[in-house]
Amino acid sequence: MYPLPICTVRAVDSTQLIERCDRLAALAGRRLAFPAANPAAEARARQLRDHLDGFVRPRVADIDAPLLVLLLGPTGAGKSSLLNTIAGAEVSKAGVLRPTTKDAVLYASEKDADRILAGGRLAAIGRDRLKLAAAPAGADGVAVIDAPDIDSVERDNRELADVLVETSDLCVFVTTATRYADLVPWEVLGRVRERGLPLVVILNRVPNDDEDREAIVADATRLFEEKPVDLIVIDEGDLDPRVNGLQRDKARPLLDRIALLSAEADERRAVATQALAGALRGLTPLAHSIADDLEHEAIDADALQRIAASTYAEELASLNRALQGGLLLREEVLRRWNEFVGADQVARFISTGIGRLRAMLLTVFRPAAAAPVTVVEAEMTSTLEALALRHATEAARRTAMAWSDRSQAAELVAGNPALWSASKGFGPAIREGLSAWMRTIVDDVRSHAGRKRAVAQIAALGVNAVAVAVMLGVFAYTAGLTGAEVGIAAGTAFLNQKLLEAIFGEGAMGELIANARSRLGELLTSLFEQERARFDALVPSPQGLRELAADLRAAVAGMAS
Ligand SMILES: Nc1nc2c(ncn2[C@@H]2O[C@H](COP(=O)(O)OP(=O)(O)OP(=O)(O)O)[C@@H](O)[C@H]2O)c(=O)[nH]1
Ligand SMILES: [Mg+2]
Repeated sequence: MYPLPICTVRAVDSTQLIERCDRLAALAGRRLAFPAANPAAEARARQLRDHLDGFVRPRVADIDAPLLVLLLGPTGAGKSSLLNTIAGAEVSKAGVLRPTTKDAVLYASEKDADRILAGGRLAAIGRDRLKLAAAPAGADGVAVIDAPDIDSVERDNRELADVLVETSDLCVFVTTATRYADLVPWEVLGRVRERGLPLVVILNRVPNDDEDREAIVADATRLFEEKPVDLIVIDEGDLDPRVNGLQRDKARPLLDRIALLSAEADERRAVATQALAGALRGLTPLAHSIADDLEHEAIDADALQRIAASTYAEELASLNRALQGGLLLREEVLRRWNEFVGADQVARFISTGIGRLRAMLLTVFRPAAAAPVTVVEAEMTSTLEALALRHATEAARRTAMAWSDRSQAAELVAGNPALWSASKGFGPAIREGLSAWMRTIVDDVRSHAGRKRAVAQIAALGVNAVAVAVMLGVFAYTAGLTGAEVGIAAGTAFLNQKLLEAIFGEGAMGELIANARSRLGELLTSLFEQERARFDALVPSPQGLRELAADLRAAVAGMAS
């Protein structure tokens, strides 16, 4: 085995580096607060956090802390057997059942174990998933971790191994003659390389036959070749039953290396420095990948919010069109209103001119009945409420339908049945909004009553009745209205308009109606916006995602790569 190259990190300003790592760790935490679009994106974010917390920050803070050597590899490759060999005793159960090792085993002297645990490097691992195996004091400086496998059906094992990859200084990858080209271990090795972790490969259980042995070693060397690695070959049957481990002689190059590291602080520092340099190099591409993830998620979030926005806008526009279509009152209610305003007389006086109508309102007008203000108002409110509810429900249904066609949103919609219709609060909110709206019309009429021209007429009819007339005008007032429209609704609208004209004059009437109409428009717009906000709230803010991506890129800008 070649000695590991001694490489020094460019003189780094450690205070600056610590600050930068703190900033990155905070950003990784912010990223993890957003739901990731897919498991790979989630894993990248966790990697960054675990890597910073478990390795970079503690290593920068203390380059002389004990080295962590990680035994990693597929199940049954002989990791635990190798640890027993290193320890010279059976400290980790090695066995025939797959997988055997369920929890990580930390083999370290008492002093080192205390220092490692106090330093927080293994904080991401639940204390219940970490077993301690005591090494003699002579082994100070180097701690070895036997990891659970990376490829069995036990998902938890893989997660634990992944966290350990982020925290170690040196990786001893244990594989076998039959497993060295397997896909999953290969992917894990990819991360080990990305992260710049010094690597030693143990090829175990190699056939004794010289020809086979040579062919396998050549093939494995070719596969690992992209980056030179230290390769240690151990034959099938090279076992040491006394410790339930591999034969000591065969593992000698690794044992010697560990002994040297344990004896020489400079050697340890060289490995730690190399691991740190690799780690810092790996931070930049990792941070950029996470920023890419965030930007993709922002595009998805934008698309979802756009679907909701355009659907709600369409339904609101179609509601507004329906409201302009004429009086939406039942015939019997229209009749009561006509009866009150004395439709017959009004109609008669219209033909003789608006001036006569004005005079008539003062002299002839004797209401035949009490103003049916409450009835008309209640009818108008319930009709409007039903109509608005229908469109709000349609907007919700259409948005939910469109979202469920998109993989990342389908789950959100599926888990939220209330999204398929208008919210529970919509009915009460619109009732309350409409009654406040009516009050503003009454206030408007009252302030007009203060003007000379309209005062007498308003007094004759009553403020509330005139306000109801204005409200009716909102739904049926058009500049081109003539008496020719058929039906009682059109007829009522026509009379109503003439009545208002007689009271206020054309200009003031138009202004009153336009104000009331625009306030109604604002009310409906804001209620629809609140409804749509239920959808918007389910996706992260695209702007927030983009800002975080930019912050991440800025945090690694100019960093060694
Ligand atoms: N016959 C034979 N058995 C071996 C050889 N090398 C390892 N084994 C056995 O293979 C089994 C696997 O060893 P372990 O050390 O438990 O493997 P591991 O990598 O720790 O596996 P997990 O803990 O499941 O991830 C043990 O029973 C070893 O005794 C060998 O060269 N020959
Ligand atoms: Mg094991």
